[in-house]
Amino acid sequence: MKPAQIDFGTGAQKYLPTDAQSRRDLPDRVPVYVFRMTTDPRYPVGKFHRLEMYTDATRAAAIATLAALPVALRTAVAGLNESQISTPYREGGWTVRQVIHHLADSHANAYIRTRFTLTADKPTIMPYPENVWAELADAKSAPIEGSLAMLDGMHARWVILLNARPTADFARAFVHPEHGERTLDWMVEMYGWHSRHHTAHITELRKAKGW
Ligand code: NI
Repeated sequence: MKPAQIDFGTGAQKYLPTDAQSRRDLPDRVPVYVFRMTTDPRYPVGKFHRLEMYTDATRAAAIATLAALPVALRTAVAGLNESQISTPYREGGWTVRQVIHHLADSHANAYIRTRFTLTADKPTIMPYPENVWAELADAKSAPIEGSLAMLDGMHARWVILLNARPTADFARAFVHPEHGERTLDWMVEMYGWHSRHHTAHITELRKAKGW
């Protein structure tokens, strides 16, 4: 089944209903998308909601979102000057630069965790302190192109890898030392949301500033 069209980076989130009643009303394996906006600047596409079940359609949509991120992010920052890139996306929040470097750091971890999950038996992954990493010298001041290029390369390979795996592999698990066991399906869904989440920080900032 083809994934539903992705409305990416506009501040709108399309997602499968997660509450039991609305899911019971769904025909089997037919994605029904609901339009949702929030006014909390921290969560422009809403908070991450874990799906109660994964289907070929939800998986394909999440992988398509990962495939779309590099171009969506380059589009989101196109034409911004250095002063705009150094502007926090909200009061007290990360700058656009930190958001982009955070995406590279975060998705580098996810890319590596995917490889361990596919090649080891329930590997325990290493968490990283994202707020501390966002304050490291390069995350604070390096040109964004380095991280945009990392995301180009990592996402291209990540998507080729995910598309090459049989459905059963998405039930493979890894262990987060604090949060417990998670599946590859969860990870793909989570980082699809994470892609939209941070891209929307930038597109919403541009809307608010009229940039
Ligand atoms: Ni994040």
